[in-house]
Amino acid sequence: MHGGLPAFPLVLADLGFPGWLRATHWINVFFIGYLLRSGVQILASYPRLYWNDNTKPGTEWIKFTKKDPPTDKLWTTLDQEEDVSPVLAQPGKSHLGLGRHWHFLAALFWILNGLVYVVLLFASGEWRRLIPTSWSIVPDAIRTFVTYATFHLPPASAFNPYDPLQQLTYAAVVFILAPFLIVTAAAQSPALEAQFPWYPKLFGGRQRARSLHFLGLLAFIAFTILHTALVLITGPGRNFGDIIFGQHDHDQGLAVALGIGLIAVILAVYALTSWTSLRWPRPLHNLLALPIRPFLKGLTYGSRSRQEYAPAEISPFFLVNGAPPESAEYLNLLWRDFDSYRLEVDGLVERPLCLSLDELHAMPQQNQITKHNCIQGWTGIAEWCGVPLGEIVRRCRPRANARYMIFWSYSHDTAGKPYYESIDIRLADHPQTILAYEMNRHPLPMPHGAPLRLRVETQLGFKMVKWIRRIEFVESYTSIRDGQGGSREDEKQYEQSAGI
Ligand SMILES: Nc1nc2c(c(=O)[nH]1)N[C@H]1C(S)=C(S)[C@@H](COP(=O)(O)O)O[C@H]1N2
Ligand SMILES: [Mo]
Repeated sequence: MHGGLPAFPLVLADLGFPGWLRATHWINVFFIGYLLRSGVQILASYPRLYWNDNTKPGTEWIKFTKKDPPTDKLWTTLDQEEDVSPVLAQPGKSHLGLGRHWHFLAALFWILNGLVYVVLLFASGEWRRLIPTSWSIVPDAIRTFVTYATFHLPPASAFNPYDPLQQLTYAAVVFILAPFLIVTAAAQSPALEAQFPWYPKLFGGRQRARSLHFLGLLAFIAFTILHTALVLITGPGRNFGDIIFGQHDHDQGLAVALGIGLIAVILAVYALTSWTSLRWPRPLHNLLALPIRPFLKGLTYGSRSRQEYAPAEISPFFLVNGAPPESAEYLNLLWRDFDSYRLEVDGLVERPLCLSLDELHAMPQQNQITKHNCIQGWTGIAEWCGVPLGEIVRRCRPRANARYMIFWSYSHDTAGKPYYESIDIRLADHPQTILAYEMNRHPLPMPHGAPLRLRVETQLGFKMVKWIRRIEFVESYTSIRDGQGGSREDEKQYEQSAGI
C-alpha cells in the first residue's frame, strides 16, 4: 500500500491505471477536440436549431447568427452560412465540406478508440471502477455534490480512486452521453433516414436529432470544463500522476509538466491541421476522405428511399438554395412557359434523346412525399412528381462503360460556371429517383428548378440539380471541370457520394 493513501478493496488499487487506459484517455481527448471543433464548423453553415422539420427562419429555438431574411431579394441558404474563426472551428472560415470530413474522420477514430477502451475495460476488470454495483452510490454522490457545492473538498478517503459523484459522472459520459451523440448523429444522415424513416422519428424528427446532438455537445463541453477544473482543484500532482504514469506517487512535478506538454501538443496539432486545411483544401479533402469514402459509398449504394410522408406533413415553407439562372436563354424559356424547352440526353448512350416537356409528361409518373436534407442542415418535406430517372436510362440505352450521369444546369455556381453534379448510374433505378416537374401538385416553381430538377432521395440536397439543361453519360467525372464530381465538390470540398 502507498503511504497515507486510501485503502482500496480491490487489487486494482495497487496496480494503478494501466497503460491502455491512459493511452485511450488521451486519444479520446485528441479526437473529442476535433469533434467539438468540426461540430462548430458544421453548425455555422446553418446556425439555427429547430424542434420541427420545417426549418423556417424565425421558428428556430436558438440561433447563432444576426442575419435575417432580406425582404427585397431571394435569400439562398448559402447566404446564411457564417464564417467562424479557426480558433473555434476545424478548419475555420466557412469550410463546411472540410469541417464535415474532419468530423467524420474524428468520429471514426473516436468510436474505434472507444470500442478498444470498453472491451479492455471489461476484459481487465477495470469496469468495477466505473460501473456502480450498489445503489448506495446515489446518496453518496449527492453527498459529494453537496460537499463540492458548498466549496469543500471530499476527504481523501472518498476517492477509491474516484469519488461517488465522479464515478457516476464518468459512467454516464462513457455509457450514456457518448452513445447518445452517436445515435443522434446517425439520425441526421439522409441515406439512413430515407431507408429507415422511422429511425429519426425516435428522436422526434431529424431537426430534433440535430438539436439534441447540439445539446450533447454542450454537455460534453460542460463535462470537459468541470472535469479539468476538478483535476486541478483536487490535486493536480496526484491526478496528473495517475493519468500520465498510472501512479500518483511517481514524480508529480514531471507528471504535471508532461500533462501540460501533451495538451500543448494536441492544441498545436489542431492549429497545424486547421492551417493546412485552409491553405490546401483540395489535397486535404482527398486525404481525409480516404478512410471515410468507403462508408459514404456503402451508405449511398446500399440504401434505397422508402419515404412516404402524409400530405399533412408537407412543409408550409421550403427554403431555396442556389441562385436561379439569369441568362437570356433561360429567361426566354421561362417567359414562354418552357414551350421550346428540350432536355438533352447524350454522352455514352446508344440513343441520344431530346425531350420536350410534353414528352416527359407522357412518360410514366412517380409521385412521392419526401424529406429534403440540405448539407447545411436544414430540411423540408414536399411532394414531388416527375419521370423516374430509370425511364430515361432505359430509353437512351447507356453504353457498357457509362458509369455516371452528369446533370448540367442553366444556372451558375458561385464560381460563375454552369452548375453541374454527377450521380452514379446505379442511383438512377431507385424508384424514388426522379426528374421532377411538379412540386406540391403545382408546376415546379422557378426558384425550385423549373422546368425540371433532380430528386435523389437518399442523398443530400446539393446533388439534386435544378433548372436541368442536359444529362450527359460519362465513364468518369475526373476530366470534367476540376474533376471532383460536381460544382459543390469542386468549389466547397463536398463529397461526391453524399449519403451523410
Ligand atoms: N442548379 C442548381 N441546383 C441546385 C443548387 C444550385 O445552387 N444550383 N443548390 C442545391 C442545393 S445545395 C440544395 S439544398 C437544393 C435546394 O433545393 P431547393 O432550392 O428547391 O430547396 O438544390 C440543389 N440544386
Ligand atoms: Mo444544400
